[in-house]
Amino acid sequence: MHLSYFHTSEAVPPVRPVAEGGPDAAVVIDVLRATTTIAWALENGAEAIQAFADLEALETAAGSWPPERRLRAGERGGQRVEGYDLGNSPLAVTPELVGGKRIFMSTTNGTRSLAAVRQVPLLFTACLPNRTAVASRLVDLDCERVWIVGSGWEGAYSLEDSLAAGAVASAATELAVAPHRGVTFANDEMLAALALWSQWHREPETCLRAASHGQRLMGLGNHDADFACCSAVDCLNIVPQQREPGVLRAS
Ligand code: 3SL
Repeated sequence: MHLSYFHTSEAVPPVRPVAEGGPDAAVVIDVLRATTTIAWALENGAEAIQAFADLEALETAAGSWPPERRLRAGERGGQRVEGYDLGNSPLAVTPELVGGKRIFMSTTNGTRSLAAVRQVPLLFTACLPNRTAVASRLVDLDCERVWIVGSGWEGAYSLEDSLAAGAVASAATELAVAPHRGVTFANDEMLAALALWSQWHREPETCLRAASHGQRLMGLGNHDADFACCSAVDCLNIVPQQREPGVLRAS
C-alpha cells in the first residue's frame, strides 16, 4: 500500500482514473470536528450523512427529503449556522436525535475535502476514534494507492489532521504485515505526519488543544467535551464509506 498525505482540499491533485495511476482509495480527515461527528452520527444510528461543500446545494437536497427523516447540520467559523438543527459537535449527534435520520451536512473545511475526492472509487472518513478500523479496512481491501486528505482551515495546514493522518498510517503499517504487501510512504507530508503521531500519540488531546483550530474553538467557548471525544483513540469500529456521490453510510 502506497500512502500519500495532502494537508487540505486545495492541495489535492486532480483525481485520475485508477488505470492511469490515480488512487483506488481516499481517506478524508477532519479531526476537529467534521469526521469525528460523522463517525459518531453513524455509530448512533443515522441513516446516512449527505455532505455538501456549500449551503445552497444542501438546502435544495434537504428540501426534497421528508422533514421527519432529515436533520440539517451546518457549521461556519466553528459555529452552528443559524436556523440549522445541528452545528458540528460529535456530542450533539445522540441516538435519540439522529436515529434513522439522514443528516444533510456542510462544514467550513471537512465537507470541502470530501467533495475534492468524491470520484475516488473507495472513499472513507477517519478520525482518531476510528483510525485503526479505517486502517484495517484499507489493509483488508488490499488498497494500493491511498490518498489521505486533511481538511486544514481555509487552505492552511492543520496540526490535528496531520496527527490523525499519521495515526492511520501507523496502524496500517502495523496491520499490513505478511501475507499483506506492506506500506510505503509516497510524500514528505506523509512522513511528517508519522513523525507527528510518534511525538504526540500518548497525549493526543494536548496536541488538539495546542493546534490553531483548537485555540479557535476554545476562544468560542467551553469545548472540553468535544476535545475529549475527538481525541479518544480507537474507541469506534465504524467505517464511514461513500456509497453514492456525497452520501456516507456506516460500513
Ligand atoms: O472545518 C470544519 O469543517 C469543521 O470541522 C470546523 S469545526 O470544528 O466545526 O469548527
